[in-house]
Amino acid sequence: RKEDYRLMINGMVEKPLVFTYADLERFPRENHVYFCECAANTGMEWAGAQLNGAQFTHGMIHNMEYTGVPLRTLLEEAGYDTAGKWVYVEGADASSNGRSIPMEKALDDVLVAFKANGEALRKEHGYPVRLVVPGWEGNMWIKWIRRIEVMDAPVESREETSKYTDTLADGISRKWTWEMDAKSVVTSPSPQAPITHGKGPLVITGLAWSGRGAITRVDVSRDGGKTWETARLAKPGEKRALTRFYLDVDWDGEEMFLQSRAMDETGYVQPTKTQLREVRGLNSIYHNNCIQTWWVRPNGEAENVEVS
Ligand SMILES: Nc1nc2c(c(=O)[nH]1)N[C@H]1C(S)=C(S)[C@@H](COP(=O)(O)O)O[C@H]1N2
Ligand SMILES: [Mo]
Repeated sequence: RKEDYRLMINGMVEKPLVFTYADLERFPRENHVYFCECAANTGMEWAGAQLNGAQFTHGMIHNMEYTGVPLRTLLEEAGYDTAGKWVYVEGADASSNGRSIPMEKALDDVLVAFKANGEALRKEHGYPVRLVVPGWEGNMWIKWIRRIEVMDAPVESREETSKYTDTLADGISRKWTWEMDAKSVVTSPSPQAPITHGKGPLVITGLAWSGRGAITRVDVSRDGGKTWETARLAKPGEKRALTRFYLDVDWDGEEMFLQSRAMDETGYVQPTKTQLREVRGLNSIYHNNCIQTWWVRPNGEAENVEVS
């Protein structure tokens, strides 16, 4: 219950504090729309096409308008020590899902959020209070937060060592891969959204996002990446939020190998699976942002295939 809620902030601070929910409601708040993508999204697809539907290959993501207090505000209230370079945040569940966050990010755009889309958070999303870490992997978005500790070093918790690290071809794992790279997927047509009309006008649509900023352009290929057409963005891309794209075509009723390729404001271009494997090898699970292919047959049904 929110009446029983307590959030502690301690460690390298002038005065350790305990906030009630009512206390949090009295700090100036901000509203922002952000996506939250699990780093394991698309993780099953490293070795080859596996799951037949965008919900299964790309569904571990949400996009909401969060309302919350900047973490910076609470750190300042407690008088954080500037020698504290890390903030460790833990939840009230058995796992605690503790994660170490660099102080620079904590002071930048992280929110201690208590509303989504104007309502109280649903319990699955962390009611009453969760962390919002824009653009960074979903695992860092601690739900049911109970404690924030300012530290001089990272904790190296389970969630940032044995999990959410990427084992490279030589067996060495990269870690601190927090930012989610640009990614996109065609949602229709797709295995779960077949074409139910014949040839002629067809709306190809999908979603694109980047943890590094706004989406600036999305290209769509109907021939497995040989040729590309630039899609229309539903509205200008917003920083670290989902952007819908459309390509309105005249379908000749022939098979298509549908792909989408996102670009963000840093100039980053979503890679092919081959490009990603060249850098990361085959041992990875997390952070698979490669270009997805749907094989659309003349009868309108679509299947997950690999073109790389
Ligand atoms: N306390 C706590 N927070 C957590 C988790 C958890 O198990 N416990 N799971 C994390 C993971 S792995 C992800 S991807 C996101 C998912 O957030 P959502 O369910 O609101 O989409 O929450 C994160 N926050
Ligand atoms: Mo996750």
